[in-house]
Amino acid sequence: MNEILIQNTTAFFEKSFGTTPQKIVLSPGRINIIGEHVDYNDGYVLPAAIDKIICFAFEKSNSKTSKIIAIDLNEEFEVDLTQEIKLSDVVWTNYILGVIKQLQDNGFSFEGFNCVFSSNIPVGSGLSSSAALECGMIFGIKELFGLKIEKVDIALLGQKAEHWVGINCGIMDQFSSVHGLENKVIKLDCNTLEFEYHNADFKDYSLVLFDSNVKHSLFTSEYNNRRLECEEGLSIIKNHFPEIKTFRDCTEEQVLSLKDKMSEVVFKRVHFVVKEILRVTQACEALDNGNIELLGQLLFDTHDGLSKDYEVSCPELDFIVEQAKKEESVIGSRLMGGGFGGCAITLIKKGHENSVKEAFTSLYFDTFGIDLKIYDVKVSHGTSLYTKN
Ligand code: GAF
Repeated sequence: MNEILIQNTTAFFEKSFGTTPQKIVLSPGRINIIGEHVDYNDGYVLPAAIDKIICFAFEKSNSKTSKIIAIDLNEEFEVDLTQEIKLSDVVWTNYILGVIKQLQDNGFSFEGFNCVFSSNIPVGSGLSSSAALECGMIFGIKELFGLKIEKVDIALLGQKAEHWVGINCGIMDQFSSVHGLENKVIKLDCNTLEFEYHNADFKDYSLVLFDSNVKHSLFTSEYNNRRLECEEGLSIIKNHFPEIKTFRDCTEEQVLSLKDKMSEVVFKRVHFVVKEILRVTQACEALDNGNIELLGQLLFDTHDGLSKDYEVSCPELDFIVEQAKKEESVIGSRLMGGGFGGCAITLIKKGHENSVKEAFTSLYFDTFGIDLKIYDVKVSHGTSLYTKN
């Protein structure tokens, strides 16, 4: 599937610029097994890069101007690198402008380039197409102009670009897009950025993504609000327990003891965060021990917390997870990513995938009148150069 995407992107580049691209870059989306909304709260996360990618074709333009073509949108724009970079009204261009701005502001020197890109990462599905775009652009510019940028700095620059666009995201998406490895999940400590790989072996179960095919407009404002609410909660916790520096140092008992010291909303947010950070460690152990049933239960627990305490779910995702709880062959399911729509990551007993998919598709359509989308994804490698075999 990705071979066709690469061929089409290359052919489009050749048609547009009359030259062969100098670099082809592949940059993946990600899944997250568990650890949601804890990356910006100094927690642990367990993401993995997937085989859904953005393919970029690049060449130097030998001028100060860069031209970027988004094949799938049938749109293009030019940017003069000698002018101050400002936000534009065209949303997708801002991720690229943001990357250029971050590279320039951090002292990286590069000239103009031509770029064509195309993607098979569904947009708005919680699979981090924006992180793939940011990291792929940075990687391509680095390769084209021989810049020395470490993997972790690609992720950090990508994250800053996203902040510039207006989402105060954590580091998980960019980090996993860059550091992904085939068949490995990444246990990332979002406080120190230390990480370790664990086998993505789900034994008798398959990972399936059910895409609710909705994206509620609350996403950006509510995402940024959650971050502020957690900051407020942490400062109250620190006032009462000065030894606590981050949420990971805090026990559930300590949070419970402060229930009447914070608003009900802030209490719910921090209660979720402290429990979710613990669940990631438990989930990682369960995965290592092959206890996939326990992992599945933890996914259900995370969804409950995301829905009731963190309040980032929506009726469509709650419905999918409720159906999952009723199905004997499904052992876990939860909304994945920022929420307010997008996918539910779900563990289904091997051999039962098709019947569950069929049942969910028709129930979902009957309830919401919306087509459920379904993705089978493979855990795959991070942002890289493509070289033909
Ligand atoms: C989005 C953000 F970009 C991530 O940083 C992370 O916070 C996630 O939502 C929720 O876990 O994907």
